[in-house]
Parts: sequence; C-alpha cells; structure tokens
Amino acid sequence: MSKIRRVEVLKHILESNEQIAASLKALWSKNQTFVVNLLSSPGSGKTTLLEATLPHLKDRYRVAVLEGDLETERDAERIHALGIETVQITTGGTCHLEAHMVKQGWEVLNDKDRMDFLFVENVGNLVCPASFDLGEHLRVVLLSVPEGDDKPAKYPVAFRSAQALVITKIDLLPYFDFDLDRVKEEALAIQPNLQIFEVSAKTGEGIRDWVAYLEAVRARLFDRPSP
Ligand SMILES: Nc1nc2c(ncn2[C@@H]2O[C@H](COP(=O)(O)OP(=O)(O)OP(=O)(O)O)[C@@H](O)[C@H]2O)c(=O)[nH]1
Ligand SMILES: [Mg+2]
Repeated sequence: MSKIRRVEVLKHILESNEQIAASLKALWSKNQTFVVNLLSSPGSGKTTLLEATLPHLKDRYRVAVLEGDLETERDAERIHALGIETVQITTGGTCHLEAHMVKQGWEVLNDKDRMDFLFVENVGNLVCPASFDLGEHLRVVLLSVPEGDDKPAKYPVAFRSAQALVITKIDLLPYFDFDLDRVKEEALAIQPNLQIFEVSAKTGEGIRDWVAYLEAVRARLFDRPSP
C-alpha cells in the first residue's frame, strides 16, 4: 500500500469555484465515480463514520478518500490504516474545502479515473463548507447527539444544502437530553427532501442502512445495478 500523499493547496484565481465544481462533476459522472461530501462540526464523527462505512464497500468497489483539514495527517492516517487510498488536503487555515483544492487532491490519486466511490471529508465546520460546491453528487451533513438537538434551526445552510442527514453517536442518547423527533422535524422543515439516518459507529447500529442508501443512490444515478 502506497504512502499517504499530502497536498498543500495553492490559491486558484483563474476560475470560479462554480466552474471548477461543474467540470469536476461532469468528469466524475462520465467516469461513474460517485462523490460524497461529508460536512459537520469538528468532532461530530465524520472520520469515524468513514471507518465504519468503508469496510462494507472496499471489497466490492474501488474507493478513495480525500481528507480535508486545517493541519495534520491524522484523519488520513486513520483511513489509510484500513487499506484505502487516501489523500490529505491541508488547507493551511482555510475553514472549508473549495473545488480547486479537491481537484488538486483528486489529481494525485493513483487510479483517479477508475474510482466507484470518492468520499470527501470536509474541514470540521458546520458553517463555511456549506457554501462551497465541490462537484459532489451527494452532500451529507452529520449531527452528533452531544452537539444538541437545536442545531438544524441554528445552522440552516448546511441542512438546506444537503441531501442526507446522519445523526451520529446514538449510543449516547441515554446520557443527553437530545430529542430525535425535534431534530428530524426541524431538519425536514428546512429541507423536506432530507434522507435521515440514525447511526452509532460504536455499536454499528444503522450502518447497514446507511451503506445500502449510498449504494442505491450511486446505482440510481449511474443507472446500473451494484456489483
Ligand atoms: N460514543 C461514540 N463516539 C463516537 C462515535 N463516532 C465518533 N465518536 C467519537 O467522537 C470523536 C470524534 O470523532 P471523529 O470521527 O474524529 O470526528 P470528526 O468529525 O472526523 O472530527 P474532525 O475531523 O476534527 O472534524 C472521537 O473520539 C470518536 O471516537 C459514536 O458513534 N459513538
Ligand atoms: Mg475527521
């Protein structure tokens, strides 16, 4: 297994984020690479959700991960330990990923034109990443039980722009005053089409439904059955 590659992004001033995102999306769609953008506050469980998800996909699909962080390769090391090709994108202070950064990360993947799934873990932040299209096919917002059940209404942009909400760390429900119904109601008031999942990476609860959803959306999009 090759080592983790690290991309320190350069400023890109020639094309707008929208232009780059649109060209990436066209390319990924042509290659049938299903791209998933995960966004949430720091510590909501993005990397842990990937660690629980990827073992269900990696033997049947070609999978790669782009890890966005301000600093360090810690998340990339965790994914790389699963035997999955990973590129760490360090933004050097920028609180979100932009399409040109993702393009630079994707370009160094060994098998970039032959991926079935590409997961992008955005920088931990529930505000800024929501405003940047990365050309993804699916945007997923995570909300963990310890963060509190009032967050969808307080941070609506992330929830409005996503197609799926994953409520994480549900094994902690007995210890927090977290009203699942309230979260679902508020999130659906902001984005009525949200698909909502309740998962615990710790116990494995809900992971299979989440994985089945990812496979189904990919198959529907590219109009061919899962292998
Ligand atoms: N109890 C419990 N803890 C969890 C679960 N998922 C994640 N955690 C813990 O939450 C902490 C943060 O998880 P990460 O996956 O690193 O969170 P992240 O969203 O990737 O964080 P950033 O990349 O820094 O934004 C870790 O200590 C995890 O072990 C879960 O389902 N249950
Ligand atoms: Mg992480």
